[in-house]
Amino acid sequence: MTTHLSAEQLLHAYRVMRTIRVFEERLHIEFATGEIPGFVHLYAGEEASAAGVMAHLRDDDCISSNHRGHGHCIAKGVDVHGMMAEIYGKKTGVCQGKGGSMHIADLSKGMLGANGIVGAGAPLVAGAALAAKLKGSDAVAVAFFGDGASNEGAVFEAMNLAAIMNLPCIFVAENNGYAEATASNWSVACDHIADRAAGFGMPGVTVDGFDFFAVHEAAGAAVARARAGEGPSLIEVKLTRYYGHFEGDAQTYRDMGELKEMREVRDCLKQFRERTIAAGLLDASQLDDIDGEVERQIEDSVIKAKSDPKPPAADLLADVYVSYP
Ligand SMILES: Cc1ncc(C[n+]2csc(CCOP(=O)(O)OP(=O)(O)O)c2C)c(N)n1
Ligand SMILES: [Mg+2]
Repeated sequence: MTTHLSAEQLLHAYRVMRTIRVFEERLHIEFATGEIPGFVHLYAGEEASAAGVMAHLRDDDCISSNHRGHGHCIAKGVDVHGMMAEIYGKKTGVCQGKGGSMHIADLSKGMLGANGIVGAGAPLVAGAALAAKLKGSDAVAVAFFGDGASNEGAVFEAMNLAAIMNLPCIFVAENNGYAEATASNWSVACDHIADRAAGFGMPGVTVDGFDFFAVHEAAGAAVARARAGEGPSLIEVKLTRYYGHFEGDAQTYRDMGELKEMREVRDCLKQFRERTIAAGLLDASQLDDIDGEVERQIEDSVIKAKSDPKPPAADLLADVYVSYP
């Protein structure tokens, strides 16, 4: 395997993917205790998508996410303890505990927000891209959404607007095969979500979302194109989610044998590890060190989030659009 990425960049990508994996696996355990309010949708299995795209982005590049947003937040650089505290509904959370899992946002990192409304992030990103263009900056904006969202009118409208206004947008359709229990090979009318790009006159590619390097390469081309003022692109990333649609989903609609094969053979972290070591790019000990550091970081963030204070009642009317007297 050859890559133009430096050892430092490779280690960063691995740390991002490992952090997402451990964060999500820990939440899977903690959610079952009943201490976490609201819903949680885990991103485990999809890490190479967030890491591969975000490797090309700066803090002034904006992203929008969906209900399965933890991985996008971590890869965009949102503070891990602030996220954990947010999910636990604590005052120390990145949104002071008022957003929870589905509304994590950090504008200082260009993270416009996770979003509980399927497809609603794409128009936000068209707006952010228009703002960047009007300011004369070379910043780009990226919308992450699922196969289910790819059937939503709001996504088509955002893609059309991005195309006619030649906006620096990248639309990343994370096709994990299902929208809740509905299979994408039933609900998506064309063979590949990427084929829809042609209808908007923009390039579209389908990539293997288990392969960090494939995502990284496709995202690099799309981001360079957008920064150069050449307009929007669509990337379909084919991957799978390791857990249910939400925590508590029994997944009776899924072939669990297929999932086992994906985890054991195609897993993005395993592949990354095996390929970088075999190519002599990284040592196993460097990756092991990251594994240990990440385990400790997530353990600390859970302990701290649990003991952090809840927002006081006096905070209830702060940070809302309208404070009724
Ligand atoms: C506009 C809207 N319609 C329906 C829902 C209910 N809903 C929440 S998640 C989801 C499935 C989304 O599937 P997909 O876009 O493929 O994302 P994934 O969960 O697979 O990551 C649905 C239908 C919603 N939240 N918003
Ligand atoms: Mg899906």
